[in-house]
Amino acid sequence: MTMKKVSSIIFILIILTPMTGCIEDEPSAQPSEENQQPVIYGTIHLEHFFDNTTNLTHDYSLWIAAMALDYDGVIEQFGIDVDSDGVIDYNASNSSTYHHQLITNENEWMNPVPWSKFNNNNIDFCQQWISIIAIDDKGDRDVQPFSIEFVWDDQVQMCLEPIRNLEMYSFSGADAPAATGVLVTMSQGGDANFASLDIKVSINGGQGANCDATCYTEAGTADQAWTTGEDLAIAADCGQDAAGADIDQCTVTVTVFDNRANQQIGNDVSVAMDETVLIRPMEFNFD
Ligand SMILES: [Ca+2]
Ligand SMILES: [Ca+2]
Repeated sequence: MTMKKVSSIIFILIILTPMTGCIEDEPSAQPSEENQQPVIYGTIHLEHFFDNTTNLTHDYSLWIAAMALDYDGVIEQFGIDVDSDGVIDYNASNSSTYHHQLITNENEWMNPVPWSKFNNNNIDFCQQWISIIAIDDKGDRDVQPFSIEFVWDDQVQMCLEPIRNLEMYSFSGADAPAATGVLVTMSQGGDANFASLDIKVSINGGQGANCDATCYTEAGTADQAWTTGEDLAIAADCGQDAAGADIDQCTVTVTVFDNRANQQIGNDVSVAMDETVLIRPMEFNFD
């Protein structure tokens, strides 16, 4: 290419750049001049839904915290596509305000497929795309896809429920005001049904024992789910010494496991428990 041609091209680029404003865009990526497409703000999340008319808890109900805006028109359709065909399967009732709303408490939305991690021939987990779709009055759309991973059960060769984000959980603990037990609070996390949890209680670092419904008591509504911020009263006993006398003080360690993923969720909680609280009530400590 001659120097003259190069300088001609540079000259044309300099002229064109301020005229178009987006000369680097591919033609197909140029926005329509007639219509601005909708914009979705928000996300999906999975939580249990407690139906107080039936007293039933629905695990893995599909929720959104989202809204959609159309700057030059109106949103005509707003909802969730669960099978990636671009067609909304569940309508969201409210698109105009950022809103936490239940999409469905049924399980029909779940349609995961087995999947392997990169470079691995084993099936490691299952996966499904869920999209929020907003369509405006001109038929233009915004689509925000989200990936949800599910537990793969190798024994029965099928996909199970969604995998919890184990890193999001954290727990804190305190000695309970009652003589024997501790309070453990889910300080961060997501609602978890007790059927999918194993709660282990260990005394002074000894072998842990499973804490079932006879051992824990929900603080809030007995909805069979441990909700974020809810403290659980967990019965524990320091045991007896060699002479058979009650031991009053011990360290209680509580660990919580997802029994489908076979993984601990959140941190260990160790609490210095004092069973002599009735004698020294001023030592109640809720911190
Ligand atoms: Ca528009
Ligand atoms: Ca669909």
